[in-house]
Amino acid sequence: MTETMTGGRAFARQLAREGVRHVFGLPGDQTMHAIDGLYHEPSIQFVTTRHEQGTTYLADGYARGGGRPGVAFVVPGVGVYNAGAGLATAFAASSPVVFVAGQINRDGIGKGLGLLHEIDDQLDLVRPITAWQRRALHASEIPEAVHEAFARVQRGRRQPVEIEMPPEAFSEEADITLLEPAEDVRLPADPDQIEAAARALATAERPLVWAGGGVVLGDATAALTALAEYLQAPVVTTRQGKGAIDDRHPLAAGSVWVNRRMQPLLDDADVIVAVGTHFLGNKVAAEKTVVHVDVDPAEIGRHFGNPIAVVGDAAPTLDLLLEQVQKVRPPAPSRADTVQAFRKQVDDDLRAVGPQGAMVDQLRAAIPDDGVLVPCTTTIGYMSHMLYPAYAPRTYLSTSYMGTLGWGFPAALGVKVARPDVPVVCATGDGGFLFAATELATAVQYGINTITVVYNDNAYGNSNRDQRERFGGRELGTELRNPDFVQFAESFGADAVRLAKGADVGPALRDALGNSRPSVIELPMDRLPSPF
Ligand SMILES: Cc1ncc(C[n+]2csc(CCOP(=O)(O)OP(=O)(O)O)c2C)c(N)n1
Ligand SMILES: [Mg+2]
Repeated sequence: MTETMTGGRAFARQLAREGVRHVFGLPGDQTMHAIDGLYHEPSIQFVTTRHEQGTTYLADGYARGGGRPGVAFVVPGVGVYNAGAGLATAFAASSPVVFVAGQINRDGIGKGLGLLHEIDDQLDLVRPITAWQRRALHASEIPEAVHEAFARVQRGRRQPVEIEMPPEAFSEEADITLLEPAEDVRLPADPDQIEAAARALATAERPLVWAGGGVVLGDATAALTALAEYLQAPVVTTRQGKGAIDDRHPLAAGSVWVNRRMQPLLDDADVIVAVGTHFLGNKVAAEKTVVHVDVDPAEIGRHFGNPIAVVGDAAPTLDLLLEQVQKVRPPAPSRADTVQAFRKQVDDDLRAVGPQGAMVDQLRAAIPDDGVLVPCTTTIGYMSHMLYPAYAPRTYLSTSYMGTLGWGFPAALGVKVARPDVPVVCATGDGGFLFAATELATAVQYGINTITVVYNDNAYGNSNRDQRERFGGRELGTELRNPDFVQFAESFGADAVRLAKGADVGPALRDALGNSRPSVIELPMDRLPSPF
């Protein structure tokens, strides 16, 4: 049915049709008619952040934590730049973020007139960190632009997309037809590819499964676990893949990333089944037989020369692969004891690195089984990537290869908006927390009750350690003078507590689970040794 409405209304109504319940945004001149359109859409909550970095960080956490696309909405130019680090992180992590940007006046685009927030060409700004971009110049184009954005983040590899509209597109009226919502599409690989993969596994004696973020994002945990069980293959996960198998499963061998301790297990495998991964970090010998399952064909062969390529969504593809494998071989005898003995040795070795092993154990002991941990780019985060056991998909998030310092706290807020029912904990450093700690205001304003543990060594500790270990102790630019984190957090209306140096974070974290406000727990600590 065609109706007359403004582009701003069409924008809001099409978002609602696509199932959007939250928009993370920051308003400004060119987007006010769209904000007004959202005002009349009570099914969508507009969550205002305190800097545009928050819009994309929250949208990313929301998307990956909750499994539904996240929407970030900013003013053009400077707003887009401010949101850039979050968008880049979402791109690296294949996070389904729909990024909506304003534009300068329609007739001024590309003319260098010096209009408010003008940066020419904005599409070039976002091109390296989005999978698709579209400029809609007229109100009548808005539903289709919104719809295509949602279609693209719900099929294939779900990297962020961008749509941008000039103010006139939002303010003018047009005869507009809204569209039916895009569907979530997951397609299996071609049967020939699946058969080739099954043949490679038919005679494998020591197969290994390497699970990346694609397993988590593709909701393929059950399919992956079933395949691993039939093959009795140990499963290693990447940072992004944590939760792809319950880490309490007897075949869960731990996390690879850059964990050299895992190398013997990788070397021992005769066939590796890599699923939804960049396949980075640890070494894989060139002569190894590798089956690489990925929804994005461009990812296959990038880091490992000549794998057996299987292009498809993880869940339906792994289901079919298991069916084929069952035709060509019997179930394998148990390898659980070997895997568990190996894992224990790796974990013991990690715990021997320094105090951070016990600190990660304390987090796990205090976070409920279904709770989510969002570690920032900190010393404690590096250890948790390797040691923290994740029990379920979407209960552990990372920045993937972007390594974005400052992402942790705002991303955790996004997770909590998507899943208000589960505890969400951010483990951050003093350095990383202050990147976006002003979003405490957002947390308090909207009742986004996350728990943030600030591991405070008064330093950009990772970089400081570099200077002590590799640059003869010449420390420059890595020491930090911090605010009083307790007073700081309390001034926003959050609960806050400072622990004694070396204290177990567990009791304070358990206390905070009962809080009805966002909580900040500061743990003063000495600088930590390298976990690598
Ligand atoms: C956006 C960004 N800037 C800089 C870095 C480099 N970097 C990695 S870790 C780190 C220090 C982090 O300090 P803090 O959050 O206090 O954690 P700590 O290392 O002290 O545990 C820095 C500067 C980065 N990863 N990302
Ligand atoms: Mg620090």
